[in-house]
Amino acid sequence: PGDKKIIVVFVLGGPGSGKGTQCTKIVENFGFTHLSAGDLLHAEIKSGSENGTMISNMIKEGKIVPSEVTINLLQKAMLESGNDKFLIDGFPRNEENRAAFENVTKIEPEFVLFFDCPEEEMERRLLSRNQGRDDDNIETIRKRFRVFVESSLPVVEYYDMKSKVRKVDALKPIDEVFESVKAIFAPFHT
Ligand code: UP5
Ligand code: MG
Repeated sequence: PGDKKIIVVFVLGGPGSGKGTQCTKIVENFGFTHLSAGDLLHAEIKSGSENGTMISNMIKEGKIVPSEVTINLLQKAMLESGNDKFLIDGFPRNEENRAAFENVTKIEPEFVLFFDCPEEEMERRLLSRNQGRDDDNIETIRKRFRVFVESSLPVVEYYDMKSKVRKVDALKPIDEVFESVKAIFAPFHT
């Protein structure tokens, strides 16, 4: 006991590519615990933590919160879940995130699920999401796209070099995207 292998899948893709939507469906079918780094950061703001103001300001600017904050929240959520299979959604977002996670947790992802979607479609989805997210305005959306291309895509390229990327066409309707996702997760069927 205690030494069962922990399985981590990083779920990456641009803002509005459908990471959260597809993770919910993976959880229903494959017994993973879904941890959205962005949602954990939003919860940390709500909890009134001393980092809250800093996190809130960074999200409004589309900037990447310091690794140690995000990794602490992820590690805590992993422990509290009691599960051993995780979808880590929206993290790592830059090289520093990636290296710090590997150094701190000693966990390497099983694979990286990457949602490939054109920017104009992601923009359409975010502008019509209407869930009151304070980063879903056109100014912040443009900043998020820029950070994604400059900082997050290099992480996808890093894992692609290691043949760990499973790329999915995320432009299709939700159920069709999930058909592709299901094929990738078939080995994990419970
Ligand atoms: N939708 C989904 N799939 C669709 C489809 N196939 N066809 C048509 N519509 C589809 O989907 C977005 C919208 O599109 C929804 O309305 C959905 O119904 C529809 P969603 O599943 O929510 O997309 P997702 O990729 O999860 O978009 P999200 O906005 O969550 O992505 P981001 O990467 O921008 O946001 P995240 O929450 O990960 O991060 C937010 C901020 O937190 C970051 O900008 C950053 O400032 C900070 N952050 C960090 O600093 N560090 C981290 O590690 C993580 C976040
Ligand atoms: Mg999301």
